[in-house]
Amino acid sequence: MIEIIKDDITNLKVDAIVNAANKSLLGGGGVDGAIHRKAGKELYNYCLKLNGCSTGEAVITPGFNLNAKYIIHTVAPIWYYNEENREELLKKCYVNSLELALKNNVKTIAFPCLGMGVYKVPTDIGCSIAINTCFKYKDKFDKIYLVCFKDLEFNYYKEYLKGLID
Ligand code: AR6
Repeated sequence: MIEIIKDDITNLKVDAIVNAANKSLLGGGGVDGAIHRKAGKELYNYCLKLNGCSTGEAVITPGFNLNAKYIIHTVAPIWYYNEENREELLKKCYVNSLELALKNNVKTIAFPCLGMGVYKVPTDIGCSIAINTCFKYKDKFDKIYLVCFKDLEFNYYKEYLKGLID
């Protein structure tokens, strides 16, 4: 089941939250910064040992001080650098995160709007890729939350979800 919510993803009590990370996995701004701040220094130290993550791939860490048990870190395409295969790469972020979640018995998972901030994925494209990809996995999880920070994303998601159900 998919649910669209407006919230700060760092507050959610779910099995796993997904982080819109960069390739270093060592933190940054946006949702990544918020997750690192709240999870604590142990997350940074753990990530130091992981040797980064490629665009479209996903890695899992404990949630440390978060309410979530795990953090799944994935790296969205930078929209104006990855012009050739950017839509495919963004889809891979969702697929690889969901597959990694399944391997770790995750039943509830929450995604931020991957790439739709600093990496400049257009909101309409980002939301349609997110929802179409998550829709294929909806029966494998108790809940997939698509978490919005802005009304713009929230409204796009609601519209796309309605289109899928109608
Ligand atoms: N909870 C939920 N969503 C949030 C939160 C939050 N606490 N904070 C921001 N968002 P971005 P990207 C939304 O820029 O585009 C970082 O510096 C935000 O409104 O966080 O994938 C990384 O280190 C937007 O809709 O991620 C990378 O360098 C969405 O999260 C780079 O930014 C994603 O925006 C990744 O850029």
